[in-house]
Amino acid sequence: MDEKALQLRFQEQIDAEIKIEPKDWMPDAYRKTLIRQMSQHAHSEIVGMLPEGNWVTRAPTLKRKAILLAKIQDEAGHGLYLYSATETLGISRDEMIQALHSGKAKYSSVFNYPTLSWADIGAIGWLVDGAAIMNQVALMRTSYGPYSRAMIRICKEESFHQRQGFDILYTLCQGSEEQKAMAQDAFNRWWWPSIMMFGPHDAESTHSSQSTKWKIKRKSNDELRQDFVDATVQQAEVLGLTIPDPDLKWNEERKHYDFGAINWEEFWTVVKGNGPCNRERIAARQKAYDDGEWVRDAAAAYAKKHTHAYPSTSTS
Ligand code: FAQ
Repeated sequence: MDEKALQLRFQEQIDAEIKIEPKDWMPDAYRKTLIRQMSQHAHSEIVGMLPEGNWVTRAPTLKRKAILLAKIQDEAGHGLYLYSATETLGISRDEMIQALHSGKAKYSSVFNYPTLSWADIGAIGWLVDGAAIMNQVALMRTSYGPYSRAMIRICKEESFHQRQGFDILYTLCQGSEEQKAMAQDAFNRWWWPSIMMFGPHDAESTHSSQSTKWKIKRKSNDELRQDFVDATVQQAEVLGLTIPDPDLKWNEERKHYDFGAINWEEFWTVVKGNGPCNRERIAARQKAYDDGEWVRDAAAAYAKKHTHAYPSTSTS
């Protein structure tokens, strides 16, 4: 079959909602787009552990500490799961990690903001995990089989994360005036970065058109952002918090909330590596990688010594 016929058959498979699996033929650009998006998603899960890790030793109760630890460990699991899914596309874990450390590969802009108070941990769970779920529920139907299956499992855990974040803020909002003010302050600082997580407006999004044709993306950046705003407004009302956007109002005609202009200059500054914590985040990941060298060496030496313990599965 020539390249053109393969391309046609591939698109027919996508249009018929048949998942693409690792050994199927796929256009090189489809493979590259998936490697880019999935590896960046994996990096986001791993870098996303850092802002929360900042509060493990200072969580207010033993119970909160245990919950936070479990959540952060879940994020590590998501990262590893996504790295494995990306490896099925023919890239190694090492190559992905090098791309993160060199700044070639991105990770979500939202993780470049600092966690200044305990309420920030609530805001991350409620808003950042909330936004991540909105995006990932759509990705459960993505066209690449291993990515789609990873999302199904990850979404289940993210729902617990979102709920625990809401619970932290709900507790603070039932507390003293100072505690409620702390919750409002965290909300004020995390609202816009969470809205930005969905990426540039559809008209400015470089990859959306092709990724939609390939059904990698099932909903656009703006559609998901709107879904998130609509879902979150009522939750803020339950908490008794004020959304830090004077332009936010219900639009009866559209049956959606209108919201104010996003500061894209801030978004691109952060994406390009100049946000409040970008350098700190990459330095922390680089250090963790360097400190783990002996573990990788030991694992490789063990595997070399014990290869005979695992019978070959090769049929040749
Ligand atoms: N930050 O053409 P588009 C989580 C880049 S997981 C940084 O629209 P695309 C769990 C984009 O890469 C959160 N860069 O791109 C957790 C592209 O640049 P490139 C992560 C961004 O791919 C919670 C350029 O802008 N989730 O939170 C961002 O079609 C709590 C043009 O953009 C995922 O990664 C951004 N926010 O759509 C963990 C989901 N937005 O690559 C711990 C999977 C855009 O050409 C604690 N990813 N850019 O150099 C996606 O769904 C998509 O990749 C989008 C972007 C929607 C993020």
